[in-house]
Amino acid sequence: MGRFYVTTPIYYVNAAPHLGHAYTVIACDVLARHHRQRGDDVFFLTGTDEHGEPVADAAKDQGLEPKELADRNAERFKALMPRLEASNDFFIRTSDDQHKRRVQEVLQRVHDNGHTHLGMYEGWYCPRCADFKCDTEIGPDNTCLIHEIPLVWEQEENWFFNLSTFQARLEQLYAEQPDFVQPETRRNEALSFIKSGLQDVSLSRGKLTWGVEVPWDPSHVFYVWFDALLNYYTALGYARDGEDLTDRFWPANYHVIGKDILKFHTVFWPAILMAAELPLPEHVFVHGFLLAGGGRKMSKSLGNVLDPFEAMDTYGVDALRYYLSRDVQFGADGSVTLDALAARYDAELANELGNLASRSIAMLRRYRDGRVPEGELDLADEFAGLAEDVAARLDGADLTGALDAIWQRVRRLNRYVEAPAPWTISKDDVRAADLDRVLRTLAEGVRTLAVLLWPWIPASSDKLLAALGREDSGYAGATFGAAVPDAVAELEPLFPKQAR
Ligand code: ME8
Repeated sequence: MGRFYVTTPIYYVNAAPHLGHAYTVIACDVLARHHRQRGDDVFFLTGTDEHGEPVADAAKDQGLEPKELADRNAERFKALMPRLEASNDFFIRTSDDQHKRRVQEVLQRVHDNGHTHLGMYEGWYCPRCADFKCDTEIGPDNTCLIHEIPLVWEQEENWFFNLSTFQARLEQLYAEQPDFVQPETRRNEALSFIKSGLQDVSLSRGKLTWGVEVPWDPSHVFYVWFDALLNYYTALGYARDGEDLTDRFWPANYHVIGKDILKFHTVFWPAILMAAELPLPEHVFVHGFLLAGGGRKMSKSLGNVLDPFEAMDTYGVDALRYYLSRDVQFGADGSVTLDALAARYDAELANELGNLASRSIAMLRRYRDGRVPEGELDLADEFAGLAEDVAARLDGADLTGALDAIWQRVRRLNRYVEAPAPWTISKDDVRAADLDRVLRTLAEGVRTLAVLLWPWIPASSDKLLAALGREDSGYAGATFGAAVPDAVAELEPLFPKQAR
């Protein structure tokens, strides 16, 4: 048993949550639930990023104070979590006083350790990314490659973080910890950014007031990215009343992020932690973009967003959670549409898993009065090593591979239930022992799958486990043969056809 600390990015409150945000939350929730199954001490953090220009500008556009907009939209992100069945242990808001105090404490240490200087900043700036762009990050006519909006030429006196002095230590980190950034393509991208030569970066903004005050120069607020990144650390200090969880959970095992914020998490973040003399996270996992039809990024500013609430209203939360892990290789970009979700729902959740569960339970009730017969199990070889394989894949954040390994057994059980045709056997008393074995294998196979699938489809797995009289979803039960059900009860269809 170990401990597992996993984080999502904290989301800007300049607009409402969309599917991209839900995606990272669901991925982290799968990992958090899996580790809880294994009995690990788990902390799962998500929250909102409330300071800086993206939020201040959006508030101004709507005639609101930044805090009013933040309060309004933070509630919407908070409300998204239970809708997604996310099991986050805390929801941080960077406008929390305790967060701000701890940001000041850590960055004061960075300053006291001599890693800052006052300088003049000049450069192209994207107000949506809150990011100064280097030459390779500037699109045609000085536009932002991510948001496709014009960049602004900014010039002001800032406090700088001496990032350039960390170049060698960062290169050493990447050499010593080859899986610090995953997948490997993203690691290579980050490393080549580092090797291309690091420049010092702005640590404060003088023009902005919506942010955390710089303690040694109160006319400035911290550049929002440093305030935001520190959430992963500050939250542990006050997530539990009267308790400091820092020693228990820091450093994080996994920061899961989208590829849009790679530079901040794989370069700035480890460097600022080094400067503050704090331990570094074990892994940053960088996933791809969910793309809308036509292959463009789905984002608030491009206005082509697939609504997670609509998807959940129609197909249920488990279907959304399943679909996103299944259809988009975790780590790569992938298109997502409601039509593709519907197709997976019908073909896989309803027909393959739902039918398998319903048929197995119906046969046990019809032929054996709901009692699971004693005897031998088939298919032990087919399930051998599966629980270990899934755990190993999830240790590397391979959500899609782990789910696929499980799904191959869903299909194997379907072929099994087709092959000896239990309803034919049942007519032949001589073969009653064969039927016993088939029914027992189905009961145990379906139970094993329900435990393994629990991180992805917790509500459906819980229903299924309840019908099998084995409610424990702990990982000891992920091994085939570990907890053969005694008796089964009626099961409502897990994924009804009439969902729409
Ligand atoms: O960047 N596909 O916040 P943000 C997949 N506040 N994931 C997507 C996505 C898409 N189309 N769109 C968004 C910020 N995401 C900062 C982060 S962290 C210290 C501060 C997800 O509201 C993905 O995780 O713009 C991405 O990295 C994040 O939302 C950006 O959210």
